[in-house]
Amino acid sequence: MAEPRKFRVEVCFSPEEFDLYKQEYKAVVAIDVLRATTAICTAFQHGAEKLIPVSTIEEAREYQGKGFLVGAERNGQIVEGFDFGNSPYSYMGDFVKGKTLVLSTTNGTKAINRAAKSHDVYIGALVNLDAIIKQFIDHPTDVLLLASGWQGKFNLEDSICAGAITEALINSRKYMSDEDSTIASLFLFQKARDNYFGFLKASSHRRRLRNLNLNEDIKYCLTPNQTDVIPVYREGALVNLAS
Ligand code: 3SL
Repeated sequence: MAEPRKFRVEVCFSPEEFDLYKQEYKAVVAIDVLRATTAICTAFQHGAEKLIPVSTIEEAREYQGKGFLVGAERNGQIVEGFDFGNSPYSYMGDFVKGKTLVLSTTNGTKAINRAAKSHDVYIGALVNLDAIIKQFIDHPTDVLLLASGWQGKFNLEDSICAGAITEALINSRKYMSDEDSTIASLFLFQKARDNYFGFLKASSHRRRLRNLNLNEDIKYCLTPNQTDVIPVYREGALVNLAS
């Protein structure tokens, strides 16, 4: 008997390359381990109802003017005049419960918005790794793992997270891949899997955040499986898939 068709999982290293990949996939998992997608998962874990990702500070200010709780980060720092930035610890209070938040970040929210124009977008990070894997094993579809990178460039942490998802999907025997970017992510994950923190010691983003005294954020973001929430994009905002 012929084997059932395998679904495709591939990795795109940066939103700048998204147009080269986008046609072939139904779903996109947007990944920004340090720190946007980790912060977003954390907000939903703490009961946020919606989160509107915006690409520019101007849009963020407009929402602020309308009374929304708005986070804005550029180059790792809170943009002056906003309620919070991109630290997952800022999204842990009861104050997020039932609220619609707005967030603009250097890379992560741009990657989400870019993909949301044409695809079903899911939010992935190490903190919800197993939940994302289970979602795509239970509901297989052609999926592109979109690393947010840093200002258009490749980064290690998102690629490692994409490699972790890829390995599990391929091991489920429901998926195949054939892009070199996917193979490279897999190799990186296999090198890093026993010690993400150590492996990423020299990474540019870890250095950037460490220089801003954000070591606790880094540890949190690199600790897998702290939540099973999966934020998904629906009609202009992220919501909890389970809601
Ligand atoms: O670019 C982003 O979206 C961020 O996650 C960057 S940072 O972690 O706040 O530096």
